[in-house]
Amino acid sequence: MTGTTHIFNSQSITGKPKQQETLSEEELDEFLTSLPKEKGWRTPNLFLFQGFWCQPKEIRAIISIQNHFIAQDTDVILATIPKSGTTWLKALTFAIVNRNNFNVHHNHPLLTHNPHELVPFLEYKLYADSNRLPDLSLLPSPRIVATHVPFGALPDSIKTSNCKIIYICRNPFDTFVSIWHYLCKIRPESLGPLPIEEAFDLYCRGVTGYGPYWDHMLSYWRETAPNKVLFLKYEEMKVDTCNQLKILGEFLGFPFTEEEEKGVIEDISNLCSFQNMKDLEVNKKGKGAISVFENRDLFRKGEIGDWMNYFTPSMFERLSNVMDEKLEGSGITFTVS
Ligand code: PAP
Repeated sequence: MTGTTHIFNSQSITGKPKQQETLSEEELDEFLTSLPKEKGWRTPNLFLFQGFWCQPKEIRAIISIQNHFIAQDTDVILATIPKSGTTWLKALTFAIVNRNNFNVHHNHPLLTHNPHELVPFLEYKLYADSNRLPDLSLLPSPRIVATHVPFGALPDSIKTSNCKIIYICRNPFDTFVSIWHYLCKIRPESLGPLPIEEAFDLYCRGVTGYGPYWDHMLSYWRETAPNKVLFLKYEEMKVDTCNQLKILGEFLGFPFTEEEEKGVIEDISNLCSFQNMKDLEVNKKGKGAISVFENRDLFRKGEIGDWMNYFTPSMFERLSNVMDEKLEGSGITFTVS
């Protein structure tokens, strides 16, 4: 089988003009005046919308998603907070689901495409155009899409259908360092620098894209419908990729056979490994997989424990206390080194 029919062409997603406009510029501006706001990380402000912090354009896209996206039982939704392992999870899920269509050494789309091109975000790609709705019939089946919104803000049909949600959680220390680095890179010069102390204060107060992070993770952790949410951890994926891939394949309904366990899992693990992806031409030189940004900025260090190079003892104490307080009794734990 040739691979081409299985690749989602992100250039051709625009479908029919919206019958019902979500929010015009003026309506959005007026709506924003009713929301609490704080200093933004890469836009002047973040707004508290439906209980989480986000940027104006995201709010408009999320409203559109909530109004228009109809989930199918076969859909796979990848849910993450930014910088917790989205790119990796997209690559792994795509590779598992499509493993019989491509060869990891020759024609695999992940060798020439950034994972964000193959698994589109609902809010940054599919519903980002405020004038048009996407033509979702162009998505290969099963449809794999991603979102950063917390569980409560997902469209109802995702919650009520039999579609599957995969959530990846990363320790909040490394996630903070990763967000700070990335946003310093893409922050417009006109906003001036964002010192780490200031960013950290925002983060500890929950003011970060789609945060507070603790609310975000709890929203997926507490979803109890059977077989609805698979809750993965970045650190477990790092130390035991092959076993985690087995769990992922099983949950997706694409379990590995005994035969495949001998080599295919390792092939996928290697294909999607940090170093392999970072070294690919598309990820060294390409841009635009997410908005207008350089693909290479999505691959920084990919380690557990890099926070130790940035945190002072008082930063460690403050964030530990916040997490202890907010996650108390939940059962969520993290590996931090
Ligand atoms: P996004 O939310 O903007 O899509 P996301 O992919 O969630 O970003 O997070 C990027 C982090 O994942 C980076 O972490 P770092 O800043 O601590 O280095 C990036 O290096 C890491 N990452 C990207 N790809 C992989 C991979 N294949 N394996 C492990 N980590 C990865």
